[in-house]
Amino acid sequence: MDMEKQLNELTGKMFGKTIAACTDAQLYQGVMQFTKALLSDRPVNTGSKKIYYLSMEFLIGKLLSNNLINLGIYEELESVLRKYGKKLSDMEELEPEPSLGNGGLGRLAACFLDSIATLGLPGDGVGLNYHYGLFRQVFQERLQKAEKNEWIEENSWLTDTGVAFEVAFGKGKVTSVLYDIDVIGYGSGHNKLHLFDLQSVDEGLVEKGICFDKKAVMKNLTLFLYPDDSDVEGNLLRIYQEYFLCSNAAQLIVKELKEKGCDLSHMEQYAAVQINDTHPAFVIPELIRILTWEEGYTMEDAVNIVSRTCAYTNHTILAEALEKWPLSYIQEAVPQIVPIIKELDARVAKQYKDPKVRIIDDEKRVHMAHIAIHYGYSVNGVAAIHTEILKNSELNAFYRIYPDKFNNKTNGITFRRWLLSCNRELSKLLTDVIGDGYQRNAGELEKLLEKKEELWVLDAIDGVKRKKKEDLADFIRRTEGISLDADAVFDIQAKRLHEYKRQQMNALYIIHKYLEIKEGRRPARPMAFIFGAKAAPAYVIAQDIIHLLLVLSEIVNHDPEVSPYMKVVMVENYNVSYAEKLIPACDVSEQISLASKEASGTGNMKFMLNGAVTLGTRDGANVEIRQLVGDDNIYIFGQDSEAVIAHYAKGDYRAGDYYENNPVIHRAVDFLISDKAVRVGSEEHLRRLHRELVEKDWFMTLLDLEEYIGVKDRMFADYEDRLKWKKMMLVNIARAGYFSSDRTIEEYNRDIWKLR
Ligand code: 26V
Repeated sequence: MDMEKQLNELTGKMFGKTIAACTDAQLYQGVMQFTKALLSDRPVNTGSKKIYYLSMEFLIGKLLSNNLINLGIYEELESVLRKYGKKLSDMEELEPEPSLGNGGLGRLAACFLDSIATLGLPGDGVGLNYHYGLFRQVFQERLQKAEKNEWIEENSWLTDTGVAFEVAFGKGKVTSVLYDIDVIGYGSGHNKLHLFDLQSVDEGLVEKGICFDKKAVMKNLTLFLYPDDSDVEGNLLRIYQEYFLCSNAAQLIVKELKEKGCDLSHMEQYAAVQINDTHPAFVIPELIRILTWEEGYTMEDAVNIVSRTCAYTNHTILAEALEKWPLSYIQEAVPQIVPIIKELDARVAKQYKDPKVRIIDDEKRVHMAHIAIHYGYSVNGVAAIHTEILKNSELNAFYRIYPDKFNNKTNGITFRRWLLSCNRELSKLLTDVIGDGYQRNAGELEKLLEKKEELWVLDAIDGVKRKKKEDLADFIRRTEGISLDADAVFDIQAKRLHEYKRQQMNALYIIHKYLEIKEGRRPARPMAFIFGAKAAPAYVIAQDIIHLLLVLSEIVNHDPEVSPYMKVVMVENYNVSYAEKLIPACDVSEQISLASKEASGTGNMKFMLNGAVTLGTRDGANVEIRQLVGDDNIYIFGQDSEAVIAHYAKGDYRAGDYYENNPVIHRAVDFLISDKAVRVGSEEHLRRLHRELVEKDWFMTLLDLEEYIGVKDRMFADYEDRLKWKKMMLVNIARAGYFSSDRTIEEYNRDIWKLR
């Protein structure tokens, strides 16, 4: 039966209406049901061994258009709807975005699921079904306020599986409910994202904004992602959440293996468990607990079985982000795994003298990473430089014990969402120029290099960019109330707000330019500085930086002498959907973290794939981008990771020296506490940020600022050589194939999972 007829029948059944008579909201429901039915017809990937990807975050984003593309019916459906004067894009706007992740780590997990399904590998994600996910960001008085993000509607992509487990806590038992979301591969392939929820969850606990009773764990466990962890209850709740995920995952794995008739002694032949950062590391003691207490294995055997099955990915070297839980908290939340953790620690103590590798330290804190490294068979970093830093400094004590466990898996992104879906114009152009082979084999993007001298190709790429900039300008005008000139250079920094990512350095450049323009030094072309970023609610300096960006936006955009030449936009509630609009429209991709701090970055890859040129430090995957495109097609500045690590080791960096000795830096930094800024903003916030920059500056903003200004100016000048810039765009697109998450997943499978 043809699609039009099917859809008409469905809307008839659901609403008693034809397609033509449906509202967009009804059609969205109809199209979703139609798609869900098609998804469930696809056979699930099978094989003797399955990968369970455990993660506290899966930042999947909206699913409608992605599913349609992966099913290969986007165009057909679009034209069916068009016949009735309906636009598929209007329906897409109506879909609520699930925000089940904070940023890169969660989005990576979502890209990986897409690639695992596409490659036909049997593999499911296991996570939590947060009712409100990450907060929705609103700006009030130029400050971030957090609101709850409702995304679960009566009809959603979630399917209730009827599967339920009991999870024991110190306070008593809870029952879980398992929901599944279909993960549809491109062309073929089908797996599941398993999201566990709490049967007794109570949405009524939520008060104003994202406040809720943190102590009512039996009712609040799956309300929010990453609760504020600045106090004891927040930390405890996080432990409850992590154990809830791990206990459910362990029970699911054991249940599935038993159903398949597998011998649990050889678990590693049937299952691999990838632990996404340390958050799901409790799965190790929990599996050991189940094998010993419930399945009758000896401790020795259970430890060995689990150690052959679990593998760990590290996503950060920031000390404050490496989880260390007080043993007393674990004792309170989940007393039953404490004896297992103590046993695991005792085994380490018996074998190794070095106190640095202990699981429980002198202060009775449990190092989650240490559990995963000792009792997993693989430890990987997420970009070449990151893995080297892990081996040579952060985890060196472990590397010396287990050199063979360490390996690198440079991150990747799914080209389905980050090219085919978010930039249909560019995909179409690429298909016209090099054929559609790149859609299955990302390496084929290199064919574009043969067209580097063909003017029509260069102009067409530039034409797509121009169109996407117009679309974004239009969207920003409607949503943020700021008008941008599509002729301006679009310079974008979109990522979580963190001092190490140095949005504040970008802000200081903007101040510097503002002051230059006030002096009459005007740029060749208008510049649009666009930011998207959420900050953890308890992270004070990050809130101050958001405040500064909003203050700058107010000052710059309303200054008639300056606004014709530059604009500043801090978009509200940056999320996956917003990223899909920003990335295709970007000319300059800001990747300016302090070298050694950004494990990989994945936004950098998305921007590159969409023809942006990177302005960045030698950090994370920027290093690999540089190798791929060559120095002529990227703008690199700043101290390298060795120099930065040496500064930390010697403790010899003094921000005050740079502030005192460099008049350009001095002037830009002092603008924060100028009358002009303080009149628009809050003196308390701006002074605190000023003090932080001059007296502390832990992430060495001022160290790299001078070089940043110089390189950025040179880059803007180069933009005026339009031919040169278009060639740079082409080279960036052509060389982005390496960053397909299909490549990353093939490597995980080849080296770690070994699925057959
Ligand atoms: C977590 C926290 C939590 C508490 C305070 C400060 C802080 C700072 C950073 C983090 C990040 C934790 C892990 C994470 O999200 N890592 C990101 O993983 C991405 C995927 O591998 C990678 O591209 C990013 O570079 C890395 O930051």
